Amino acid sequence: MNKMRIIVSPDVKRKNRVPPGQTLTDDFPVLHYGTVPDIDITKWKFTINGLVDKEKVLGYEEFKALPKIKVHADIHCVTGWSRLDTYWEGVSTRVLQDIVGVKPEAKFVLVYGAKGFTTNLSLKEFFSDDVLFAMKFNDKVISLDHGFPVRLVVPRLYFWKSAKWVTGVKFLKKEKLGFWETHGYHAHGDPWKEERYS
Ligand SMILES: Nc1nc2c(c(=O)[nH]1)N[C@H]1C(S)=C(S)[C@@H](COP(=O)(O)O)O[C@H]1N2
Ligand SMILES: [Mo]
Repeated sequence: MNKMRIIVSPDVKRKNRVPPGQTLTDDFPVLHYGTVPDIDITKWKFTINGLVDKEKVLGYEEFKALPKIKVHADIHCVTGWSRLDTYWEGVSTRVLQDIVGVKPEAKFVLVYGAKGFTTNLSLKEFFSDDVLFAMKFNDKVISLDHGFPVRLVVPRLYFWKSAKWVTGVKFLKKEKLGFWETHGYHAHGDPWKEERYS
């Protein structure tokens, strides 16, 4: 039977779940820089490298076979909309630790999306128990618009950190800013502190 672990993001348990300056919506707007990539699932690869004991490249079937979790989260876009009660299913970031062995010097990650997209996170944020590489949204395979086949979901930070069309992760000693973070967005992005722009 299905013994998938369900994790409730701590922000879901707050009394007031709407961060300052945000407005609730039931929609799911599609936002990204550039155009939606073409995905050839037979050629798709997920690369884990940088400060690791053993680099690893996984194909779609291999990635799909990894153990899964389900996360109940609220999402907050820096442009001002929030959507409560979203459900994501996929691979916990913690599974990567088991696959490659992250070296103790590693303190940051850069997550890569299609077409050169990147976003930065500290290791602490990346390995929070509610962070996952999602393959399903609300029980359905994620649509191409929203990041098929794999998108990162970081429930406790603004949604730009949740990279769509993820192609891999690099573990780093020093923080390296990602795409939106080098284009004026905050390096960290906590919605409760309104860390919107830098
Ligand atoms: N690859 C990629 N992922 C991305 C972005 C992007 O430009 N490229 N934009 C981010 C931003 S700014 C937001 S708000 C969310 C939007 O996700 P959605 O289209 O599923 O709502 O994706 C994030 N992930
Ligand atoms: Mo955004």
